[in-house]
Amino acid sequence: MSNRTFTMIKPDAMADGHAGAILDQIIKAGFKIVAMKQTRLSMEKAGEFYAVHKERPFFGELTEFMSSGPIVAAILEKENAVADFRTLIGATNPANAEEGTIRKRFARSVGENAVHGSDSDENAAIEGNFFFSAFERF
Ligand code: 3AN
Repeated sequence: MSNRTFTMIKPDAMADGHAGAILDQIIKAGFKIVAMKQTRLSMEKAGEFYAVHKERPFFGELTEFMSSGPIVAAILEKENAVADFRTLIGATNPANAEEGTIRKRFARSVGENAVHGSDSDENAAIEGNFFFSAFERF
């Protein structure tokens, strides 16, 4: 079991001014920020990041949305990080997310759902490496 996960605050939550409140909720839930940056994905980079979804009907919509504005990317540390962060963000569709979760509070829809959270230790490492070098982790 790894103690790190990877997250992005997506363009909807950035545009809606929720980045500060989301980071506050993440930190108050006990996650330490190991690395963090504001950046913007190109369509190509978004496609690379979400390559596992390339056969899904929403792939075009997803890469267009994820490249539509700035994001905040971060590596987070906590015991049981991957599972605990998935609990904190709530279900993919905010309509089904538990009360008080980040997606329930801040997401617009199933596609524009405020935050990303890695779904496994292996993907957390791959996704963190996609955005951050060793010199950017503390
Ligand atoms: P999660 O982000 O909860 O792990 P995934 O891995 O099933 O969910 O989906 C990855 C991303 O693809 C979601 N965060 C969301 O932005 C988008 N997505 C998932 N399902 C749909 C859908 N039915 N319509 C549009 N976009 C979707």
